[in-house]
Amino acid sequence: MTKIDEIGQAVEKGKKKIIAGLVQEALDEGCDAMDILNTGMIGAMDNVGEKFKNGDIYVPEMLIAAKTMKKGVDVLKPYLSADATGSMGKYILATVEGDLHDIGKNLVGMMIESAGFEVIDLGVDVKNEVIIEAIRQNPDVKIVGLSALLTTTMPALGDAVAAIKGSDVEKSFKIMVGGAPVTQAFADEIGADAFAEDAGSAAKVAKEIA
Ligand code: B1M
Repeated sequence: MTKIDEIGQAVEKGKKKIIAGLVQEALDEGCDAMDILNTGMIGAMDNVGEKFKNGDIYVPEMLIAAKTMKKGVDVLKPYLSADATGSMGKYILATVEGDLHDIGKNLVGMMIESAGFEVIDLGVDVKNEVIIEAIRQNPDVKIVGLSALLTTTMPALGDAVAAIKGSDVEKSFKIMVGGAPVTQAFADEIGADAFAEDAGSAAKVAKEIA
């Protein structure tokens, strides 16, 4: 078994105590940080999601796997975030109201930060008024990024875009949306300015539209 397989298994089984050591060992052995993230950890979370869907595991196991992944990502962070200068401007980031998933959002935040943006992370389950107030407090914001992981919170994504666009804040920023169930077609339908499939493309798209 490769070190990356071991990392994947540790995430899947929620081995919180050993994950940091395993990730550090993999880095020391020369494994690529993106490979550890994509193949090892995100692959493992997909397996966790599949097992949950099939009724083989329940919410607590899913939560422990998520906590394990976060500990692993903490070790990877310095290897993934290169240019935290903030020189590209401000990027407000939030998971929409009703949605508690934040691993993907946090990865997007890390990659956006590496692309040179100053990330203002409002967290999860964020009400539209809070997002609008953050924009009001940061009138020079370049991009507002909204994440949703559930098909049931996709409407909240649409509501958030509509609320922001219908508000009285100065519209000198772009709105980017993403999350596993979100597609370019959905982003177009709700009037978002941009869509990104994953954290890497979020950083690329952000640089293009800022
Ligand atoms: Co949740 N959950 N969950 N869960 N959970 C999913 C999403 C699910 C697909 C599992 C499944 O059934 N197969 C399913 C949704 C099904 C659907 O919507 N049709 C599901 C469900 C049903 C639920 C609950 C309803 C379960 C319940 O209570 N009965 C509940 C809802 C809670 C709520 O939000 N109100 C729930 C709860 C949870 C936990 C709290 C236990 C935990 C989250 C912990 C946390 O985030 N701190 C959890 C987890 C861990 C998952 C899975 C297993 C993993 C999610 C994850 O972190 N993936 C997930 C299954 C899966 O994804 N395969 C599942 C790794 C992450 C890196 O990927 O978030 O997709 P992702 O982010 C990617 C891209 O989507 C993109 O870039 C990221 C990095 O490349 N991206 C953006 C994300 N945001 C972006 C924003 C952008 C651009 C790109 O621009 C701004």
